Amino acid sequence: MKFTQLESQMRFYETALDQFVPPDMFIVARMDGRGFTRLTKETLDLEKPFDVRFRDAMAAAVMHLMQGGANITYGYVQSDEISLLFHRDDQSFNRKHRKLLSILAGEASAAFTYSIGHMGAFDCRLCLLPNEEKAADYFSWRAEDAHRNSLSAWCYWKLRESGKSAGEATKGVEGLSVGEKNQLLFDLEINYNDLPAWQKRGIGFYWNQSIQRGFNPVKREETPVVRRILKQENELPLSGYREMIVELIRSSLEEKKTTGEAMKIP
Ligand SMILES: Nc1nc2c(ncn2[C@@H]2O[C@H](COP(=O)(O)OP(=O)(O)OP(=O)(O)O)[C@@H](O)[C@H]2O)c(=O)[nH]1
Ligand SMILES: [Mg+2]
Repeated sequence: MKFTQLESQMRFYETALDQFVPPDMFIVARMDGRGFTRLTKETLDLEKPFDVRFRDAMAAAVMHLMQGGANITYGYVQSDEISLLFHRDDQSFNRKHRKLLSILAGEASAAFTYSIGHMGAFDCRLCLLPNEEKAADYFSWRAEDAHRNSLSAWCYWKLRESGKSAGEATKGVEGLSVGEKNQLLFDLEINYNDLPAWQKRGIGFYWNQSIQRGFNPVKREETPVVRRILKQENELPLSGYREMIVELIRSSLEEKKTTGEAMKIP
């Protein structure tokens, strides 16, 4: 069989499962650390329930992903997960599903590993959302999940600290209402409201515009240029968070063209 014939046959098999994200859909990619319970509790022995070194490694991974060439409007981290909202018209990897999944998981794993100095791997899934309202709902959902998990994690670890076994602490938190969990913490001398916002609501990443001095080499004169600066927000608002996301999306859609060169398929 000729090579060209063999190649076209094999390409058929190779691409049989290829799928593309349709235009006009918002893509949210969510990466989640694989087996991070063991990594955080046994291998790295991190501060419980929250650890600044771990937080910073997750933040480093998001920043790496957001500066990788795709036009990403918003990044979000809570616990061991990262969510990235792509600009609706972003064309990275020609919106090929398998490319997005594999590259994002690979890049997140590499950046996290590099930052924390120990191997950590991420899976990746895509959520396809039909409009900005649903995209904002997605982030409200993850923030609410962050809040619930954070409250329970604080209760669990304070009970452990007070001498309860793993089983007793789990039972002690199970079935409690939000109010009861707050009371439990209060009795153990923690006011949940006073804890840092990043532990309760996660961390957001978005682009701010700043006008800086540039130089026009043709006219040989100074000229103002608009630069995008990646901002890390550790104090996400409790009320108005969903509106903040809608606003970020709307202003991203108003940008004349997608800034940042789309990642190229090698
Ligand atoms: N000590 C500590 N643990 C953390 C921190 N952030 C996340 N974790 C832990 O990371 C784990 C994340 O949970 P999951 O993603 O549900 O569990 P997993 O073990 O990663 O399992 P898979 O995602 O299914 O592979 C939980 O056990 C959290 O307690 C942190 O700042 N400090
Ligand atoms: Mg995980």
